[in-house]
Amino acid sequence: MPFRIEQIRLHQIAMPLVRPFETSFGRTVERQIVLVEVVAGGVAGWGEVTASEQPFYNEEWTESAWLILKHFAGPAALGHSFESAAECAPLFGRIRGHRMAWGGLEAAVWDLEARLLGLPLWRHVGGTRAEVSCGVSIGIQESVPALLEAIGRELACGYQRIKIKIKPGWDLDVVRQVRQAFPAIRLMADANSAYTLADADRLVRLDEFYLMMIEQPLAHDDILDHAALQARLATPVCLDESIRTAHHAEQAIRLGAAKIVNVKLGRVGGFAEARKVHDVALASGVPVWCGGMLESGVGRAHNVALSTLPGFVLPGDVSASRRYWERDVIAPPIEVTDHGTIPVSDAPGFGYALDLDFLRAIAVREEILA
Ligand code: OSB
Ligand code: MG
Repeated sequence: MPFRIEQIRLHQIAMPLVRPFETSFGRTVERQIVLVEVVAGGVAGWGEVTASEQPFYNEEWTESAWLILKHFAGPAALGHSFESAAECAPLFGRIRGHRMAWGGLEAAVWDLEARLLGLPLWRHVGGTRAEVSCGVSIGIQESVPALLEAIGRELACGYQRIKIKIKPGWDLDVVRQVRQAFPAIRLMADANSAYTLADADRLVRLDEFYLMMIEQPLAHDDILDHAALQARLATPVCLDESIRTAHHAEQAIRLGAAKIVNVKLGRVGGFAEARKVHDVALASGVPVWCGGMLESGVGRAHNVALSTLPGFVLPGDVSASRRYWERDVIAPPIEVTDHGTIPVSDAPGFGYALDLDFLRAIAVREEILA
């Protein structure tokens, strides 16, 4: 069904987290999120930009994303006549990097097309499962007892695997104590690039704790050092930051740098590239799972849709709205069953209603491109 984008609306919203989230690169207490609304024939599609507030996860941040959308990605898509949403990503081919910025727009176009077709987004992007498996990501805590308590709380909710964040000074000892307290859980650790190959001896000692994987231990843009590290580790290495395209996934897998891939919709620039990453991994027998970026309900619902693709065989960082937000921008909020799953919605598009009153109440700025 052909459609033409008549208007693009950028919304920046402020959302305080229920509790601070800390990683090796910093601490977040409030999200500044850009939502992208695309309009065709009176129907609106929505997407979320997953850039952080500072350029510490990757090079992007809220402000850079806003400018890329306003000056480059928005104008490239506005007025364009689409035969299919698959044409969207190539419109941004000249933009180097900034995939989270234009990926939010790309995802909105997929949502729009699904709504125009009257299809749930998960089916429209090729999903095959109606219920997705959920894990949680638990930030660095002020003490090990606090971490153990947080893990216990999440397990009691039914989550299927626990990811903890590590960094130098919060690693071996912490993982050892978590393993002692919870010997049988599915456990993994994410370093967000806090180590170098010089730390390999220390990282090898993690093997003792039979983690499901260690996520992005080395530099954010590295593949080769991860391959060298994987050669010494029994624990599978999973890449997050380093995989921005399907080409990177192909190279990382070929070189033995990743036995598992974290797919993030924003990081790779939307659904078309996320599916390509998924396809490359599936063809090589490499399991993937869906990562998270502390998304509002819009991005969260998109992550649920992505997680229904066949290669997403491991529980993702896709969890209930209430873990992050007192009130979410969608209704109902995303909820997780007592066995740690999210059943997908069969409503058209991403499957949840936007709470427009709330959106207005937390708006920081808005701009219409037309
Ligand atoms: O590396 O997976 C990451 C949050 C912000 C930035 C990077 C990461 C994360 C998470 C949170 O681990 C996952 C979530 O949204 O629940
Ligand atoms: Mg990560």
